[in-house]
Amino acid sequence: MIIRHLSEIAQTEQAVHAETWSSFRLLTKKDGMGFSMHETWIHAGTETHIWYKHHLEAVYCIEGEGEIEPYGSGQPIPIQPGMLYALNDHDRHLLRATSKLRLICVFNPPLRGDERHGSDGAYPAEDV
Ligand code: 9YT
Repeated sequence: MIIRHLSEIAQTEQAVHAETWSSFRLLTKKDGMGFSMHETWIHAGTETHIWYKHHLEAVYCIEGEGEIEPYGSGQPIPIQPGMLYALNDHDRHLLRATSKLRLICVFNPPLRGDERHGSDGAYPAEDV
């Protein structure tokens, strides 16, 4: 059994800080679960372009307010605690945080743990 706490991740390379978000990768590829699980904080007042071409991601909001806009739709969908979205079609989107968002994110295939978004909003496929 794996037992882990967010506070243990904060000082490791599994804590990744980008311009608009911080991600704490609680479970990663090497844990052998077949998925990775992260707590992600999206900074208040930011917009992030995301397009996971090589991964599926499910996102569950536990704190904060924001919105997700499927790319090109012009129709934002509110995010609040209790809301889940699943990018089951590698959906390109814009993610906006009105206040700090705390999100639980699950990736299939799992991330290694140190990935950052490329300029296209994706993580690389080399380990997939
Ligand atoms: C919701 C989302 O995808 N945010 C970007 C970071 C990502 N969740 C991650 O790497 O944990």
